[in-house]
Amino acid sequence: MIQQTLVLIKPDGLKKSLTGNILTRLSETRLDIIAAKIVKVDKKLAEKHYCQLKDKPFFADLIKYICGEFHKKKVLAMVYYGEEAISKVRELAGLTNPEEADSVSIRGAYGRITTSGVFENVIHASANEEEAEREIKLWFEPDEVIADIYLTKIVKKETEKKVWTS
Ligand code: 3AN
Repeated sequence: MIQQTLVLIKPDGLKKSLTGNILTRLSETRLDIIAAKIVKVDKKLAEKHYCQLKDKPFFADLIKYICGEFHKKKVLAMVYYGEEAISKVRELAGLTNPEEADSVSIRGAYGRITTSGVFENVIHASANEEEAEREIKLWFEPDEVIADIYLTKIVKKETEKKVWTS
């Protein structure tokens, strides 16, 4: 089945200059990148992204982590597209707990648990199709994705917008 999945290289991955290595590993999947951008994650985006975990004891640290408070304040957000994209990327990413992840997986190779218990697991990958759709729509506008993956509509808006000066 053709699918799309949200992939984030998290602040620890960027701080540790792992972007190239991770992209190389992801290229093994032969999937297509159909969207990519660097994002300075604010609390609102972080809390929406991880809304299912809001009652977990590690939630506050998780929000700080994804906002870059422990590393760099940026995330590389991408959408990968192709045959069985979700399971292919999840398998390469490895288990959530980096200490339990297969050592050849991205999280197994590069992740760690800090002494204060934060899982620094370098990468996010959508868990299933429903989550992928929710997450991609949260992180990207339709015009930022070069394939027509979900239905869109045109709305007229008279809002202010920042543009480049000439
Ligand atoms: P995954 O990212 O593998 O889909 P989720 O959605 O259960 O796993 O968890 C989201 C994120 O929350 C993880 N990537 C990790 O950063 C953090 N996390 C999950 N479980 C724990 C835990 N027991 N302790 C600390 N952080 C956790």
